[in-house]
Amino acid sequence: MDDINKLYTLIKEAKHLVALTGAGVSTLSGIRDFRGKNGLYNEMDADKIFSIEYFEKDPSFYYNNAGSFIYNLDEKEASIVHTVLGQLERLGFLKALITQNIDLLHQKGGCKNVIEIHGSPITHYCLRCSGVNVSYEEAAAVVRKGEMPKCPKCDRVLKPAITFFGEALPAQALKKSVTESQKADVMLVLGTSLTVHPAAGMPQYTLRNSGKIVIVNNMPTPLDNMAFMHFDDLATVFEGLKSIIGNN
Ligand code: CNA
Repeated sequence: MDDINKLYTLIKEAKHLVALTGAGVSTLSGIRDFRGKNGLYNEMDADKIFSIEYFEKDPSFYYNNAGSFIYNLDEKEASIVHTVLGQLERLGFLKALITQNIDLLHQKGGCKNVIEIHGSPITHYCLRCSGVNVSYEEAAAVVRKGEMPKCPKCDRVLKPAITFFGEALPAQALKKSVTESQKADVMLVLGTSLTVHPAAGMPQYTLRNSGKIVIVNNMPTPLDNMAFMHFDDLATVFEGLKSIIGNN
């Protein structure tokens, strides 16, 4: 608990605290990560499911395989990591949260300043017709019937506003992520293997400006030797923080 107290002091005294989160923070909500111990890569080709090149050729591969991951998100609950991060924001400690996740759980956990650097499935749009936006709920209802959401104008299959491999990141989110990472004097790097760039490069902006990074991850990351503090288990760290903060 000494280390958690030290971490809480670092959080409390930070001038500009930023968090970067990855799929690991949602494993506690029952959503599998990609490269962790029980990751989806062990049994499916996630690169292909989320490939723009492949989607353009055959969108059914995405809809058939992502169904159980993306289109049952409304059943998933925020975990202790999401809710304590929401609390840290409410208390004025956490200034921005950059997430690689596409599961909308940080918002469920109460965070308002969420930068979704890989987009999200909150809308589905047509790759051909501009101005077509179908909500997550509408798209999910179609997918749950075993069909694919289609453009009301041209009938082409709609794509979720998730950034697929091979696509550019949302420009505004990327710009904001870089600015926040540069401003951060402390960055919490949580549940990410730090392998998908440019998101994985955000802690480097903090380090370059003499900021500190704290890594919580149960597998090695390329920045472990640069971390001011390192913890393995997200649940232990966030339950510890919760016991210090209480219900404030
Ligand atoms: P990743 O590469 O799967 O890494 C996750 C990391 O978290 C792994 O190193 C795990 O070992 C670690 N981890 C898992 N659970 C815990 C735990 N309880 N305590 C400590 N560490 C843990 O995922 P990244 O986010 O780094 O990779 C970026 C990809 C994954 C993004 O493009 C995401 O969109 C994509 N993704 C997102 C979700 C989601 O939205 N929930 C799920 C799966 C993949």
